[in-house]
Amino acid sequence: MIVKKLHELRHTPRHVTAPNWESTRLLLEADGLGFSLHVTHLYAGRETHIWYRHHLEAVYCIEGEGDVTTLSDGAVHRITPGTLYALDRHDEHLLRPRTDMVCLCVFNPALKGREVHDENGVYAADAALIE
Ligand code: 9YT
Repeated sequence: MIVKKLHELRHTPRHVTAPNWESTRLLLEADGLGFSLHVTHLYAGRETHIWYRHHLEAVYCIEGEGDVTTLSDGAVHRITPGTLYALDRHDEHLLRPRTDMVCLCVFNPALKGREVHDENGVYAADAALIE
């Protein structure tokens, strides 16, 4: 069985930072569950263009609020604590936190570890594997 504590991972390679967010990756491909599980902090007022071409993602909002706009139809979805959104169609979107947000994020297939968005909002399928 795997048991981890969020605070123990903060100063390890599983804590990944980017200009608009930081994410602690509790479970990764190397853990062998077939999905990855992250606690992500999103910074207020920072818009991120996201398009997970190689992954599906489910996001559950624990704290804070913001909007997700799907680019295919321009629909704006208000995200508040208790809201789940799932990118079941690799939906290209803009994520706009109105306040700092904390979200639980699940990726399938599992992230390998060091993924950050490229210029198209994509996570590479072949990122470096971390333990
Ligand atoms: C909601 C979202 O996808 N934010 C970007 C970071 C991502 N959750 C991650 O890599 O943990």
